[in-house]
Amino acid sequence: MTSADTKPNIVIIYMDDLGFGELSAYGATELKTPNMDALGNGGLRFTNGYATSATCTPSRYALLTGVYPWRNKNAKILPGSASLIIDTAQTTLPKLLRNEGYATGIVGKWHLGLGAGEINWNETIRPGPNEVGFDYSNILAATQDRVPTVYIKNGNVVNLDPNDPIQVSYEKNFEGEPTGLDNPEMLKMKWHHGHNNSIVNDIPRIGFMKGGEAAKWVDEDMADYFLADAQTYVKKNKDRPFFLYYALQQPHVPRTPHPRFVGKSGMGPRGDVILEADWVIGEFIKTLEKEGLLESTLIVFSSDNGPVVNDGYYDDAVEKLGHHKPAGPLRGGKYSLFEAGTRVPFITYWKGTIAPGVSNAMVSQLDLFASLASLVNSDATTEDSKNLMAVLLGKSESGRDELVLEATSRTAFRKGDWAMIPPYNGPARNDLVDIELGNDSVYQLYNLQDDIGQQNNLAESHPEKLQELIDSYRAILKN
Ligand code: NG6
Ligand code: CA
Repeated sequence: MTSADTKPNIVIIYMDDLGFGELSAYGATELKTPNMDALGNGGLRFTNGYATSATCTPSRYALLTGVYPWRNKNAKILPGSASLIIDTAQTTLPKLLRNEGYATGIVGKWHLGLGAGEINWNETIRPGPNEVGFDYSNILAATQDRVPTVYIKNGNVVNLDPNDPIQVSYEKNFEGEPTGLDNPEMLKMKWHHGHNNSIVNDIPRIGFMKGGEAAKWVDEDMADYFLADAQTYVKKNKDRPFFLYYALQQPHVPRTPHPRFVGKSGMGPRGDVILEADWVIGEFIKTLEKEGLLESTLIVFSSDNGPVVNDGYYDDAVEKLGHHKPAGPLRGGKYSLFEAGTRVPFITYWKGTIAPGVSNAMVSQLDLFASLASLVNSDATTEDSKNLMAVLLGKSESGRDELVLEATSRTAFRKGDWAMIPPYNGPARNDLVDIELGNDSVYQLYNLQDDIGQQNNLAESHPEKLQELIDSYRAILKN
């Protein structure tokens, strides 16, 4: 075999807050996502594919390290000023691939912290993606709704004017700077909860920022900006195996479709940015095709956590949702221990190598570490990540038997067809985002085979099954 056969390019297309029911290929009827569907229908569509967590940072941590995020107490939603939470000595997915001769790049959302201690945004910021295995990075530090609202390329803020230095604080405002709270008249998008600090491009954000005018991104151009960069990356690295982690920002808030997509979904900005992302993905795939790389590239498509409709701005997402069900038949959503928190679209696509189909095997993004390691003949492993490469290629249906699920520092457990949620204090529902969180004073046990919507708690009627799950769950947590 040539090295192209043994070492395919690897692209992870990672969505932000895209739900299980969002794609036509996963049953959506109200939104048309032809390019994502082309991956889903031309590749292997997993019906039991999981993000490791119901929020962003922990899922991304697990994706890149192959380690359960609840083992790292810092793996929780981070402010834009947080320190890097991946140990630079740790083996990561990009590092192991680089060791096997891959060019490694990240384009898009990072949200794993930068630097160690207070960050000076006006100098090269280290450590960051480049210190944990990426030889190229062009990122947004945290989220689209968090400051600093600038792109950072290989550690340097893009377009930074040294005469207009950037300052960032998550504690207090800089004197004289407008905020969403004090200056509602300046806003083109109003905040619903949180999101009332610094105003950038007439949108109020989380955190305070001063300076860096020339470096601030234009939200509506973000999709095109990252697409162009991802395409350039492919063209530059087409002659060697490459790994590209392409982390899109949609449909996370603030939802700011380019004018080309405004009104296209009939669902307001949330639907429009999903269509925008779908277009972007189509263009990206065309580039792979034009460069003759589609048959030598494994594409993994997924999302970092489940869906949320109102995540803190008045953007018509609730009002215009209509019959669309972002979570499909699943209960809960982002932040939730119910299935919709972590069960997400999960597709592997490799033209000519992966036969189109559907797999019901249980797989987690946590397993990409060990699986991709095995694909490139690396011996990197972790205790948590399972080598499911045969499953991801459609050659086997034996996926995981067990998986710990995480949501805002709480954990639940899936084993076989069963899901167990231990008792937790706290509200049953987050009313601000209108999502059931999974908290209850009693154990919950669901048979997902018969009851995918988690309506019938069988904990009392199936005490032995419950005990079996509790025992297996505890055994993993103890390790
Ligand atoms: C929450 C934000 C939410 C979103 C989330 C992170 C508030 C009230 N809510 O704290 O809008 O930014 O953090 O999302 O501030 S994630 O997908 O990156 O995990
Ligand atoms: Ca997310």
